[in-house]
Amino acid sequence: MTEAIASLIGSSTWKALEVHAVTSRNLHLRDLFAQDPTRGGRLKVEAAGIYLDYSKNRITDETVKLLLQLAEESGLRSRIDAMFRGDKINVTEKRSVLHVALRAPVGEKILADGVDVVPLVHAVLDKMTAFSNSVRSGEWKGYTGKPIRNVVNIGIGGSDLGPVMAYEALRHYSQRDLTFRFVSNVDGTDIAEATRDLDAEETLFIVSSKTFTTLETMTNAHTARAWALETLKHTAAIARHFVAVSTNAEAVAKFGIDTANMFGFWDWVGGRYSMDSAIGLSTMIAIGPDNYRKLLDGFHEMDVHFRTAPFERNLPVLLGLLAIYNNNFLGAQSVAVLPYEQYLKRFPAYLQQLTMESNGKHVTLDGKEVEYQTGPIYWGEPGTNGQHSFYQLIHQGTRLIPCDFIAFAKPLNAIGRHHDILLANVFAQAEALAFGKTTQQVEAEGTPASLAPHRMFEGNRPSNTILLERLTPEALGKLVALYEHSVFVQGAIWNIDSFDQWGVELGKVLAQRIVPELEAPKEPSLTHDSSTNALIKQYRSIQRQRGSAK
Ligand code: G6Q
Repeated sequence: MTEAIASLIGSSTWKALEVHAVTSRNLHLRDLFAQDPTRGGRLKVEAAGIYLDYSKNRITDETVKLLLQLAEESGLRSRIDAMFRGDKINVTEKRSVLHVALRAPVGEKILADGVDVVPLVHAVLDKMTAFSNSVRSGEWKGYTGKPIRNVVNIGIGGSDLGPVMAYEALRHYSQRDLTFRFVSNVDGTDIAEATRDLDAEETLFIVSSKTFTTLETMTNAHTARAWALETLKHTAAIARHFVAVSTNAEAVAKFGIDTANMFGFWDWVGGRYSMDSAIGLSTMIAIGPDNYRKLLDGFHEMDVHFRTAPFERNLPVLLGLLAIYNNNFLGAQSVAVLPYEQYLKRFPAYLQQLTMESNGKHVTLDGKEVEYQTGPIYWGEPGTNGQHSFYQLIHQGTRLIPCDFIAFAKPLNAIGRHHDILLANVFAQAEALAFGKTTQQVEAEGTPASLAPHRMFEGNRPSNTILLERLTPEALGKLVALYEHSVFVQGAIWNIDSFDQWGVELGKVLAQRIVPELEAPKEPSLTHDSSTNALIKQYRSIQRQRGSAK
Protein backbone atom coordinates (compact mmCIF):
# COMPACT_ATOMS: atom_id res chain seq x y z
CA MET A 1 0.00 0.00 0.00
CA THR A 2 1.35 3.42 -0.91
CA GLU A 3 1.61 6.27 1.59
CA ALA A 4 -0.96 8.22 -0.40
CA ILE A 5 -3.53 5.46 0.02
CA ALA A 6 -2.79 5.17 3.72
CA SER A 7 -3.99 8.73 4.13
CA LEU A 8 -6.15 9.74 1.22
CA ILE A 9 -7.46 12.97 2.69
CA GLY A 10 -4.02 13.79 4.07
CA SER A 11 -2.45 13.60 0.63
CA SER A 12 -1.37 16.88 -0.91
CA THR A 13 -3.42 16.19 -4.05
CA TRP A 14 -6.62 15.59 -2.08
CA LYS A 15 -6.01 18.84 -0.21
CA ALA A 16 -5.26 20.65 -3.46
CA LEU A 17 -8.55 19.37 -4.89
CA GLU A 18 -10.40 20.64 -1.82
CA VAL A 19 -8.89 24.10 -2.20
CA HIS A 20 -9.48 23.99 -5.95
CA ALA A 21 -13.16 23.11 -5.48
CA VAL A 22 -13.61 26.05 -3.11
CA THR A 23 -11.78 28.56 -5.29
CA SER A 24 -13.69 27.44 -8.38
CA ARG A 25 -17.03 27.57 -6.56
CA ASN A 26 -18.12 30.66 -8.45
CA LEU A 27 -17.22 29.32 -11.85
CA HIS A 28 -20.26 28.79 -14.03
CA LEU A 29 -20.38 26.45 -17.00
CA ARG A 30 -21.67 29.45 -19.00
CA ASP A 31 -18.38 31.26 -18.33
CA LEU A 32 -16.22 28.19 -18.85
CA PHE A 33 -17.76 27.63 -22.28
CA ALA A 34 -17.61 31.35 -23.15
CA GLN A 35 -13.93 31.53 -22.19
CA ASP A 36 -12.99 28.52 -24.28
CA PRO A 37 -14.98 27.97 -27.46
CA THR A 38 -13.11 24.68 -28.05
CA ARG A 39 -14.16 23.22 -24.70
CA GLY A 40 -16.96 20.98 -26.02
CA GLY A 41 -14.69 19.40 -28.60
CA ARG A 42 -11.78 19.12 -26.21
CA LEU A 43 -13.22 17.66 -23.00
CA LYS A 44 -14.35 14.45 -24.62
CA VAL A 45 -12.92 11.00 -25.21
CA GLU A 46 -13.77 8.67 -28.03
CA ALA A 47 -12.72 5.04 -27.62
CA ALA A 48 -14.12 1.56 -28.14
CA GLY A 49 -17.05 3.03 -30.06
CA ILE A 50 -18.10 5.26 -27.15
CA TYR A 51 -18.11 9.05 -27.28
CA LEU A 52 -17.96 10.51 -23.78
CA ASP A 53 -18.58 14.24 -23.56
CA TYR A 54 -17.55 15.36 -20.08
CA SER A 55 -17.26 19.06 -20.88
CA LYS A 56 -20.48 19.89 -19.02
CA ASN A 57 -18.91 19.09 -15.66
CA ARG A 58 -17.83 21.89 -13.34
CA ILE A 59 -14.20 21.32 -14.13
CA THR A 60 -11.22 23.06 -15.65
CA ASP A 61 -8.01 21.63 -17.06
CA GLU A 62 -6.57 22.06 -13.57
CA THR A 63 -9.33 19.86 -12.09
CA VAL A 64 -8.58 17.10 -14.58
CA LYS A 65 -4.85 17.39 -13.89
CA LEU A 66 -5.38 17.07 -10.14
CA LEU A 67 -7.78 14.14 -10.52
CA LEU A 68 -5.33 12.28 -12.75
CA GLN A 69 -2.63 12.97 -10.18
CA LEU A 70 -4.91 11.54 -7.49
CA ALA A 71 -5.36 8.40 -9.56
CA GLU A 72 -1.61 7.98 -9.98
CA GLU A 73 -0.88 8.60 -6.30
CA SER A 74 -3.60 6.22 -5.19
CA GLY A 75 -1.82 3.42 -7.00
CA LEU A 76 -4.68 2.92 -9.47
CA ARG A 77 -2.34 1.48 -12.09
CA SER A 78 -1.08 -1.24 -9.78
CA ARG A 79 -4.64 -1.95 -8.58
CA ILE A 80 -5.74 -2.51 -12.17
CA ASP A 81 -2.78 -4.80 -12.79
CA ALA A 82 -3.53 -6.71 -9.58
CA MET A 83 -7.12 -7.36 -10.67
CA PHE A 84 -6.13 -8.62 -14.12
CA ARG A 85 -3.34 -10.71 -12.57
CA GLY A 86 -5.83 -12.58 -10.37
CA ASP A 87 -4.55 -11.23 -7.05
CA LYS A 88 -7.02 -11.69 -4.20
CA ILE A 89 -8.15 -8.09 -4.25
CA ASN A 90 -11.45 -9.01 -2.57
CA VAL A 91 -9.56 -9.10 0.69
CA THR A 92 -12.39 -9.75 3.11
CA GLU A 93 -13.47 -12.86 1.21
CA LYS A 94 -9.91 -13.72 0.12
CA ARG A 95 -10.96 -14.00 -3.52
CA SER A 96 -9.65 -13.03 -6.90
CA VAL A 97 -11.91 -10.73 -8.90
CA LEU A 98 -11.83 -11.99 -12.43
CA HIS A 99 -15.02 -11.09 -14.26
CA VAL A 100 -12.63 -9.91 -17.00
CA ALA A 101 -11.78 -13.59 -17.59
CA LEU A 102 -15.42 -14.30 -18.50
CA ARG A 103 -14.94 -12.44 -21.77
CA ALA A 104 -11.30 -13.21 -22.47
CA PRO A 105 -10.76 -14.76 -25.90
CA VAL A 106 -9.40 -18.28 -26.36
CA GLY A 107 -5.64 -18.24 -26.02
CA GLU A 108 -5.45 -15.48 -23.42
CA LYS A 109 -4.08 -16.66 -20.08
CA ILE A 110 -5.57 -15.46 -16.79
CA LEU A 111 -4.61 -17.20 -13.59
CA ALA A 112 -6.63 -17.76 -10.42
CA ASP A 113 -4.71 -19.69 -7.78
CA GLY A 114 -2.19 -20.66 -10.44
CA VAL A 115 -4.82 -22.15 -12.76
CA ASP A 116 -5.51 -20.67 -16.20
CA VAL A 117 -9.24 -20.03 -16.04
CA VAL A 118 -9.80 -19.05 -19.68
CA PRO A 119 -10.21 -22.67 -20.92
CA LEU A 120 -12.70 -23.28 -18.08
CA VAL A 121 -14.72 -20.26 -19.15
CA HIS A 122 -14.83 -21.42 -22.75
CA ALA A 123 -15.82 -24.97 -21.80
CA VAL A 124 -18.89 -23.54 -20.01
CA LEU A 125 -19.60 -21.21 -22.93
CA ASP A 126 -19.54 -24.19 -25.29
CA LYS A 127 -21.92 -26.11 -23.05
CA MET A 128 -24.25 -23.09 -22.85
CA THR A 129 -24.08 -22.79 -26.64
CA ALA A 130 -25.11 -26.40 -27.25
CA PHE A 131 -27.95 -26.12 -24.75
CA SER A 132 -29.18 -22.76 -26.06
CA ASN A 133 -29.19 -24.04 -29.61
CA SER A 134 -31.20 -27.10 -28.63
CA VAL A 135 -33.82 -24.99 -26.84
CA ARG A 136 -34.00 -22.39 -29.61
CA SER A 137 -34.36 -25.01 -32.34
CA GLY A 138 -37.01 -26.98 -30.47
CA GLU A 139 -34.75 -30.02 -30.29
CA TRP A 140 -34.85 -29.92 -26.48
CA LYS A 141 -38.18 -31.43 -25.54
CA GLY A 142 -40.15 -31.21 -22.35
CA TYR A 143 -41.21 -34.38 -20.53
CA THR A 144 -44.30 -34.85 -22.66
CA GLY A 145 -42.41 -34.33 -25.90
CA LYS A 146 -43.36 -30.71 -26.55
CA PRO A 147 -40.70 -28.12 -27.42
CA ILE A 148 -39.94 -25.31 -24.95
CA ARG A 149 -41.79 -22.04 -25.55
CA ASN A 150 -41.26 -20.34 -22.18
CA VAL A 151 -38.07 -19.74 -20.23
CA VAL A 152 -38.32 -18.61 -16.61
CA ASN A 153 -35.16 -17.48 -14.84
CA ILE A 154 -35.37 -17.80 -11.07
CA GLY A 155 -32.70 -15.86 -9.20
CA ILE A 156 -32.22 -12.70 -7.18
CA GLY A 157 -29.72 -9.86 -6.91
CA GLY A 158 -26.77 -10.55 -9.15
CA SER A 159 -28.52 -13.69 -10.41
CA ASP A 160 -31.49 -11.67 -11.63
CA LEU A 161 -30.74 -8.00 -12.30
CA GLY A 162 -28.14 -8.67 -15.02
CA PRO A 163 -30.26 -11.27 -16.85
CA VAL A 164 -33.40 -9.09 -16.77
CA MET A 165 -31.53 -5.98 -17.83
CA ALA A 166 -29.74 -7.81 -20.67
CA TYR A 167 -32.93 -9.48 -21.89
CA GLU A 168 -34.78 -6.17 -22.01
CA ALA A 169 -31.79 -4.35 -23.51
CA LEU A 170 -31.33 -6.93 -26.28
CA ARG A 171 -34.97 -7.84 -26.81
CA HIS A 172 -34.68 -6.54 -30.35
CA TYR A 173 -32.33 -9.47 -31.07
CA SER A 174 -34.35 -12.09 -29.22
CA GLN A 175 -36.11 -15.12 -30.64
CA ARG A 176 -39.64 -13.80 -30.59
CA ASP A 177 -41.46 -17.11 -30.39
CA LEU A 178 -39.92 -17.75 -26.98
CA THR A 179 -41.37 -16.04 -23.90
CA PHE A 180 -39.00 -14.97 -21.13
CA ARG A 181 -39.95 -14.29 -17.52
CA PHE A 182 -37.81 -13.42 -14.51
CA VAL A 183 -38.80 -14.33 -10.97
CA SER A 184 -36.83 -12.88 -8.09
CA ASN A 185 -39.00 -11.70 -5.21
CA VAL A 186 -40.00 -14.12 -2.46
CA ASP A 187 -43.37 -12.37 -2.56
CA GLY A 188 -45.54 -15.18 -3.99
CA THR A 189 -47.06 -12.69 -6.40
CA ASP A 190 -43.89 -12.74 -8.46
CA ILE A 191 -43.98 -16.44 -9.29
CA ALA A 192 -47.77 -16.56 -9.41
CA GLU A 193 -47.95 -13.84 -12.07
CA ALA A 194 -44.95 -15.24 -13.96
CA THR A 195 -46.48 -18.70 -14.33
CA ARG A 196 -50.25 -18.13 -14.37
CA ASP A 197 -50.63 -18.20 -18.15
CA LEU A 198 -47.84 -20.69 -18.94
CA ASP A 199 -48.15 -24.31 -19.92
CA ALA A 200 -45.83 -26.40 -17.73
CA GLU A 201 -45.28 -28.84 -20.58
CA GLU A 202 -43.60 -26.06 -22.58
CA THR A 203 -41.80 -24.27 -19.74
CA LEU A 204 -38.15 -24.42 -18.79
CA PHE A 205 -36.96 -23.04 -15.45
CA ILE A 206 -33.38 -21.87 -15.05
CA VAL A 207 -32.57 -21.80 -11.36
CA SER A 208 -29.75 -19.28 -11.13
CA SER A 209 -27.97 -19.16 -7.83
CA LYS A 210 -24.26 -19.07 -7.23
CA THR A 211 -24.67 -20.61 -3.78
CA PHE A 212 -27.93 -22.51 -4.39
CA THR A 213 -28.89 -21.65 -0.82
CA THR A 214 -30.46 -18.19 -1.21
CA LEU A 215 -33.81 -18.24 0.61
CA GLU A 216 -35.80 -16.36 -2.03
CA THR A 217 -34.49 -18.36 -4.95
CA MET A 218 -34.86 -21.71 -3.24
CA THR A 219 -38.40 -20.85 -2.11
CA ASN A 220 -39.33 -19.83 -5.66
CA ALA A 221 -37.59 -22.87 -7.16
CA HIS A 222 -39.53 -25.25 -4.89
CA THR A 223 -42.79 -23.49 -5.72
CA ALA A 224 -41.96 -23.75 -9.43
CA ARG A 225 -41.18 -27.43 -8.97
CA ALA A 226 -44.56 -28.04 -7.30
CA TRP A 227 -46.31 -25.99 -10.03
CA ALA A 228 -44.64 -28.04 -12.76
CA LEU A 229 -45.44 -31.34 -11.07
CA GLU A 230 -49.14 -30.44 -10.83
CA THR A 231 -49.24 -30.86 -14.60
CA LEU A 232 -46.34 -33.18 -15.31
CA LYS A 233 -47.01 -35.53 -12.36
CA HIS A 234 -43.72 -37.45 -12.44
CA THR A 235 -40.58 -36.28 -10.62
CA ALA A 236 -38.59 -37.62 -13.57
CA ALA A 237 -40.01 -34.60 -15.46
CA ILE A 238 -37.94 -32.19 -13.35
CA ALA A 239 -34.76 -33.01 -15.24
CA ARG A 240 -36.43 -31.94 -18.53
CA HIS A 241 -37.89 -28.70 -17.17
CA PHE A 242 -35.25 -27.45 -14.73
CA VAL A 243 -31.62 -26.57 -15.31
CA ALA A 244 -29.29 -24.82 -12.90
CA VAL A 245 -26.63 -22.16 -12.98
CA SER A 246 -24.57 -22.53 -9.85
CA THR A 247 -21.25 -23.24 -8.19
CA ASN A 248 -22.88 -25.78 -5.83
CA ALA A 249 -23.27 -29.13 -7.63
CA GLU A 250 -24.29 -31.01 -4.49
CA ALA A 251 -27.29 -28.77 -3.75
CA VAL A 252 -28.28 -28.79 -7.43
CA ALA A 253 -28.37 -32.60 -7.50
CA LYS A 254 -30.32 -32.67 -4.24
CA PHE A 255 -32.99 -30.48 -5.84
CA GLY A 256 -33.46 -33.11 -8.57
CA ILE A 257 -31.68 -31.28 -11.36
CA ASP A 258 -29.41 -33.45 -13.47
CA THR A 259 -25.91 -32.01 -12.93
CA ALA A 260 -25.30 -32.67 -16.62
CA ASN A 261 -27.65 -29.69 -17.04
CA MET A 262 -25.83 -27.52 -14.53
CA PHE A 263 -23.81 -24.60 -15.86
CA GLY A 264 -20.99 -23.67 -13.55
CA PHE A 265 -19.11 -20.58 -12.56
CA TRP A 266 -16.55 -19.78 -9.93
CA ASP A 267 -15.99 -17.96 -6.67
CA TRP A 268 -13.90 -15.34 -8.47
CA VAL A 269 -17.07 -14.06 -10.16
CA GLY A 270 -19.05 -11.76 -7.87
CA GLY A 271 -22.85 -11.93 -8.18
CA ARG A 272 -23.20 -8.38 -9.50
CA TYR A 273 -20.37 -9.01 -11.96
CA SER A 274 -21.85 -12.26 -13.28
CA MET A 275 -24.23 -11.35 -16.10
CA ASP A 276 -21.68 -12.57 -18.64
CA SER A 277 -21.01 -15.85 -16.82
CA ALA A 278 -23.37 -18.85 -17.05
CA ILE A 279 -25.81 -16.56 -15.21
CA GLY A 280 -26.34 -15.17 -18.71
CA LEU A 281 -27.85 -18.46 -19.92
CA SER A 282 -31.30 -16.88 -20.35
CA THR A 283 -29.66 -14.05 -22.33
CA MET A 284 -27.93 -16.55 -24.60
CA ILE A 285 -31.14 -18.51 -25.19
CA ALA A 286 -32.92 -15.25 -26.01
CA ILE A 287 -30.41 -13.68 -28.39
CA GLY A 288 -28.55 -16.78 -29.58
CA PRO A 289 -24.94 -17.83 -29.04
CA ASP A 290 -23.53 -15.66 -31.85
CA ASN A 291 -25.01 -12.48 -30.45
CA TYR A 292 -23.96 -13.55 -26.97
CA ARG A 293 -20.35 -13.87 -28.15
CA LYS A 294 -20.63 -10.36 -29.59
CA LEU A 295 -21.79 -9.15 -26.18
CA LEU A 296 -18.67 -10.73 -24.67
CA ASP A 297 -16.51 -9.13 -27.37
CA GLY A 298 -17.91 -5.74 -26.37
CA PHE A 299 -17.03 -6.36 -22.72
CA HIS A 300 -13.56 -7.47 -23.73
CA GLU A 301 -12.93 -4.45 -25.89
CA MET A 302 -13.64 -2.21 -22.92
CA ASP A 303 -11.43 -4.39 -20.68
CA VAL A 304 -8.51 -3.93 -23.07
CA HIS A 305 -9.15 -0.20 -23.26
CA PHE A 306 -9.30 0.09 -19.47
CA ARG A 307 -6.12 -1.87 -19.02
CA THR A 308 -4.07 -0.14 -21.68
CA ALA A 309 -5.30 3.39 -22.39
CA PRO A 310 -3.47 6.24 -20.70
CA PHE A 311 -5.55 7.58 -17.82
CA GLU A 312 -6.28 10.91 -19.54
CA ARG A 313 -7.97 9.07 -22.41
CA ASN A 314 -9.33 6.17 -20.40
CA LEU A 315 -13.14 6.12 -20.32
CA PRO A 316 -13.71 4.22 -17.04
CA VAL A 317 -10.91 6.15 -15.33
CA LEU A 318 -12.34 9.52 -16.37
CA LEU A 319 -15.91 8.54 -15.52
CA GLY A 320 -14.76 7.29 -12.11
CA LEU A 321 -12.66 10.38 -11.37
CA LEU A 322 -15.46 12.75 -12.35
CA ALA A 323 -17.80 10.84 -10.04
CA ILE A 324 -15.24 11.26 -7.24
CA TYR A 325 -14.98 14.99 -7.91
CA ASN A 326 -18.74 15.48 -7.85
CA ASN A 327 -19.15 13.31 -4.77
CA ASN A 328 -16.17 14.21 -2.61
CA PHE A 329 -15.42 17.79 -3.64
CA LEU A 330 -18.74 19.22 -4.81
CA GLY A 331 -20.82 17.31 -2.25
CA ALA A 332 -23.21 15.61 -4.66
CA GLN A 333 -24.96 12.73 -2.94
CA SER A 334 -26.42 10.95 -5.92
CA VAL A 335 -25.99 10.31 -9.61
CA ALA A 336 -28.91 10.09 -12.03
CA VAL A 337 -28.49 7.59 -14.87
CA LEU A 338 -30.73 8.58 -17.73
CA PRO A 339 -30.73 6.29 -20.76
CA TYR A 340 -32.53 7.74 -23.78
CA GLU A 341 -33.25 4.25 -25.04
CA GLN A 342 -36.38 2.41 -24.01
CA TYR A 343 -34.65 -0.96 -24.26
CA LEU A 344 -32.38 0.16 -21.40
CA LYS A 345 -35.28 0.57 -19.02
CA ARG A 346 -33.76 -1.80 -16.45
CA PHE A 347 -30.25 -0.39 -16.79
CA PRO A 348 -30.57 2.04 -13.86
CA ALA A 349 -31.81 -0.79 -11.60
CA TYR A 350 -28.90 -2.95 -12.72
CA LEU A 351 -26.45 -0.12 -12.08
CA GLN A 352 -27.88 0.46 -8.63
CA GLN A 353 -26.67 -2.93 -7.50
CA LEU A 354 -23.39 -2.70 -9.36
CA THR A 355 -22.49 0.66 -7.90
CA MET A 356 -24.11 0.68 -4.48
CA GLU A 357 -23.41 -2.90 -3.41
CA SER A 358 -19.83 -2.43 -4.58
CA ASN A 359 -19.02 0.97 -3.13
CA GLY A 360 -21.47 1.39 -0.25
CA LYS A 361 -18.70 0.75 2.29
CA HIS A 362 -17.64 2.56 5.47
CA VAL A 363 -14.21 1.11 6.13
CA THR A 364 -10.98 0.94 4.17
CA LEU A 365 -9.33 -2.33 3.15
CA ASP A 366 -7.59 -2.52 6.50
CA GLY A 367 -10.79 -1.97 8.44
CA LYS A 368 -10.36 1.71 9.35
CA GLU A 369 -13.37 4.05 9.24
CA VAL A 370 -13.18 6.14 6.07
CA GLU A 371 -12.86 9.91 6.48
CA TYR A 372 -14.72 10.77 3.28
CA GLN A 373 -17.94 9.90 1.52
CA THR A 374 -17.87 6.67 -0.50
CA GLY A 375 -20.40 5.42 -3.06
CA PRO A 376 -23.14 7.85 -4.07
CA ILE A 377 -26.76 6.84 -4.60
CA TYR A 378 -27.49 5.82 -8.18
CA TRP A 379 -30.97 6.13 -9.58
CA GLY A 380 -32.73 6.88 -12.82
CA GLU A 381 -35.31 6.14 -15.46
CA PRO A 382 -35.29 6.25 -19.21
CA GLY A 383 -35.74 9.56 -20.98
CA THR A 384 -37.89 11.20 -22.07
CA ASN A 385 -40.27 9.85 -19.40
CA GLY A 386 -38.22 11.18 -16.50
CA GLN A 387 -38.41 14.69 -17.99
CA HIS A 388 -42.11 14.78 -17.15
CA SER A 389 -41.49 13.55 -13.65
CA PHE A 390 -38.40 14.10 -11.51
CA TYR A 391 -36.24 16.28 -13.78
CA GLN A 392 -37.89 19.32 -12.18
CA LEU A 393 -35.81 18.68 -9.07
CA ILE A 394 -32.63 18.22 -11.08
CA HIS A 395 -33.20 21.52 -12.90
CA GLN A 396 -34.54 23.73 -10.15
CA GLY A 397 -34.24 21.88 -6.84
CA THR A 398 -31.71 22.66 -4.13
CA ARG A 399 -29.58 19.56 -4.60
CA LEU A 400 -26.72 18.99 -6.97
CA ILE A 401 -27.47 15.88 -9.03
CA PRO A 402 -24.87 15.00 -11.65
CA CYS A 403 -26.44 13.14 -14.57
CA ASP A 404 -25.15 10.47 -16.92
CA PHE A 405 -27.09 10.74 -20.16
CA ILE A 406 -26.81 7.67 -22.39
CA ALA A 407 -27.94 7.77 -26.02
CA PHE A 408 -27.52 5.99 -29.34
CA ALA A 409 -27.19 7.81 -32.65
CA LYS A 410 -29.10 5.17 -34.63
CA PRO A 411 -32.42 3.70 -33.53
CA LEU A 412 -33.36 0.03 -33.50
CA ASN A 413 -36.90 0.92 -34.43
CA ALA A 414 -36.70 3.69 -37.00
CA ILE A 415 -40.19 5.12 -37.09
CA GLY A 416 -40.84 8.54 -38.58
CA ARG A 417 -39.21 11.36 -36.63
CA HIS A 418 -39.17 9.56 -33.28
CA HIS A 419 -35.42 9.20 -33.03
CA ASP A 420 -34.54 12.79 -33.92
CA ILE A 421 -37.08 13.97 -31.36
CA LEU A 422 -35.63 11.60 -28.74
CA LEU A 423 -32.05 12.71 -29.35
CA ALA A 424 -33.03 16.38 -29.51
CA ASN A 425 -34.41 15.92 -26.01
CA VAL A 426 -31.30 14.35 -24.55
CA PHE A 427 -29.04 17.05 -25.99
CA ALA A 428 -31.46 19.75 -24.85
CA GLN A 429 -31.57 18.44 -21.30
CA ALA A 430 -27.79 18.44 -20.91
CA GLU A 431 -27.70 21.94 -22.43
CA ALA A 432 -30.44 23.27 -20.15
CA LEU A 433 -28.81 21.79 -17.06
CA ALA A 434 -25.47 23.35 -17.89
CA PHE A 435 -26.53 26.78 -19.10
CA GLY A 436 -29.89 27.32 -17.46
CA LYS A 437 -31.82 30.50 -18.15
CA THR A 438 -30.96 33.77 -16.46
CA THR A 439 -33.44 36.13 -14.82
CA GLN A 440 -32.65 38.67 -17.54
CA GLN A 441 -33.49 36.16 -20.26
CA VAL A 442 -36.73 35.27 -18.52
CA GLU A 443 -37.71 38.93 -18.09
CA ALA A 444 -36.77 39.72 -21.68
CA GLU A 445 -39.39 37.17 -22.72
CA GLY A 446 -41.99 39.30 -20.96
CA THR A 447 -42.24 37.33 -17.71
CA PRO A 448 -43.39 39.62 -14.87
CA ALA A 449 -40.60 40.28 -12.32
CA SER A 450 -42.58 38.49 -9.60
CA LEU A 451 -42.55 35.27 -11.62
CA ALA A 452 -38.98 35.54 -12.85
CA PRO A 453 -37.43 33.70 -9.85
CA HIS A 454 -39.79 30.77 -10.51
CA ARG A 455 -39.00 30.63 -14.17
CA MET A 456 -35.26 31.15 -14.13
CA PHE A 457 -32.89 28.19 -14.24
CA GLU A 458 -29.64 28.59 -12.39
CA GLY A 459 -27.83 26.08 -14.65
CA ASN A 460 -24.29 24.97 -13.81
CA ARG A 461 -25.56 21.45 -13.18
CA PRO A 462 -23.03 18.83 -14.26
CA SER A 463 -23.63 16.00 -16.68
CA ASN A 464 -21.84 13.47 -18.86
CA THR A 465 -23.21 12.48 -22.22
CA ILE A 466 -22.36 8.97 -23.39
CA LEU A 467 -23.13 8.51 -27.05
CA LEU A 468 -22.86 5.22 -28.95
CA GLU A 469 -23.80 4.30 -32.49
CA ARG A 470 -26.54 1.75 -31.89
CA LEU A 471 -27.67 -0.56 -29.11
CA THR A 472 -26.06 -3.80 -30.27
CA PRO A 473 -24.90 -6.71 -28.11
CA GLU A 474 -21.32 -5.35 -28.43
CA ALA A 475 -22.44 -1.88 -27.37
CA LEU A 476 -24.20 -3.26 -24.29
CA GLY A 477 -21.07 -5.17 -23.31
CA LYS A 478 -18.97 -2.04 -23.62
CA LEU A 479 -21.41 0.04 -21.64
CA VAL A 480 -21.67 -2.42 -18.76
CA ALA A 481 -17.89 -2.90 -18.64
CA LEU A 482 -17.46 0.90 -18.66
CA TYR A 483 -19.50 1.15 -15.48
CA GLU A 484 -17.95 -1.96 -13.91
CA HIS A 485 -14.51 -0.45 -14.29
CA SER A 486 -15.57 3.03 -13.26
CA VAL A 487 -16.90 1.50 -10.02
CA PHE A 488 -13.51 -0.17 -9.62
CA VAL A 489 -11.68 3.13 -10.13
CA GLN A 490 -13.74 4.83 -7.43
CA GLY A 491 -13.33 1.93 -4.99
CA ALA A 492 -9.57 1.86 -5.61
CA ILE A 493 -9.23 5.55 -4.81
CA TRP A 494 -11.40 5.26 -1.71
CA ASN A 495 -9.30 2.22 -0.77
CA ILE A 496 -12.35 0.08 -0.03
CA ASP A 497 -13.29 -3.50 -0.89
CA SER A 498 -15.68 -3.06 -3.83
CA PHE A 499 -16.24 -6.79 -4.11
CA ASP A 500 -17.72 -7.93 -0.80
CA GLN A 501 -21.29 -7.28 0.42
CA TRP A 502 -21.45 -7.91 4.15
CA GLY A 503 -24.23 -5.35 4.43
CA VAL A 504 -26.63 -7.79 2.78
CA GLU A 505 -26.05 -10.46 5.45
CA LEU A 506 -27.64 -9.10 8.62
CA GLY A 507 -31.16 -8.84 7.22
CA LYS A 508 -30.93 -12.40 5.83
CA VAL A 509 -29.97 -13.82 9.23
CA LEU A 510 -32.66 -11.89 11.10
CA ALA A 511 -35.37 -12.96 8.64
CA GLN A 512 -34.45 -16.62 9.15
CA ARG A 513 -35.01 -16.11 12.86
CA ILE A 514 -38.41 -14.46 12.45
CA VAL A 515 -39.94 -16.94 9.96
CA PRO A 516 -40.59 -19.64 12.62
CA GLU A 517 -42.00 -17.00 14.97
CA LEU A 518 -44.61 -16.08 12.34
CA GLU A 519 -45.44 -19.70 11.60
CA ALA A 520 -45.48 -21.16 15.14
CA PRO A 521 -48.92 -22.60 16.02
CA LYS A 522 -48.62 -21.38 19.62
CA GLU A 523 -47.81 -17.80 20.66
CA PRO A 524 -43.97 -17.71 20.63
CA SER A 525 -42.04 -15.91 23.35
CA LEU A 526 -40.52 -12.97 21.54
CA THR A 527 -37.21 -11.46 22.49
CA HIS A 528 -36.78 -8.73 19.89
CA ASP A 529 -37.08 -5.02 20.60
CA SER A 530 -40.59 -3.86 21.56
CA SER A 531 -41.35 -2.53 18.07
CA THR A 532 -40.46 -5.78 16.30
CA ASN A 533 -42.29 -7.83 18.94
CA ALA A 534 -45.44 -5.71 18.49
CA LEU A 535 -45.30 -6.01 14.70
CA ILE A 536 -44.98 -9.80 14.90
CA LYS A 537 -47.90 -9.99 17.32
CA GLN A 538 -50.02 -7.75 15.12
CA TYR A 539 -49.24 -9.87 12.06
CA ARG A 540 -50.14 -13.06 13.89
CA SER A 541 -53.35 -11.57 15.17
CA ILE A 542 -54.44 -10.44 11.67
CA GLN A 543 -53.55 -13.86 10.31
CA ARG A 544 -55.65 -15.56 13.04
CA GLN A 545 -58.65 -13.33 12.23
CA ARG A 546 -58.41 -14.58 8.66
CA GLY A 547 -58.52 -18.13 10.00
CA SER A 548 -56.56 -20.69 8.08
CA ALA A 549 -56.91 -18.84 4.76
CA LYS A 550 -53.21 -18.01 4.46
C1 G6Q B 1 -24.09 -9.75 -5.58
C2 G6Q B 1 -24.55 -10.29 -4.33
C3 G6Q B 1 -26.00 -10.75 -4.34
C4 G6Q B 1 -26.20 -12.15 -4.91
C5 G6Q B 1 -27.61 -12.64 -4.52
C6 G6Q B 1 -27.91 -13.99 -5.08
O1 G6Q B 1 -22.95 -9.37 -5.79
O2 G6Q B 1 -23.69 -11.26 -3.89
O3 G6Q B 1 -26.85 -9.87 -5.03
O4 G6Q B 1 -26.04 -12.15 -6.28
O5 G6Q B 1 -27.73 -12.63 -3.12
O6 G6Q B 1 -27.00 -14.94 -4.63
P1 G6Q B 1 -26.98 -16.39 -5.22
O7 G6Q B 1 -26.61 -16.30 -6.65
O8 G6Q B 1 -25.98 -17.15 -4.43
O9 G6Q B 1 -28.38 -16.94 -5.07
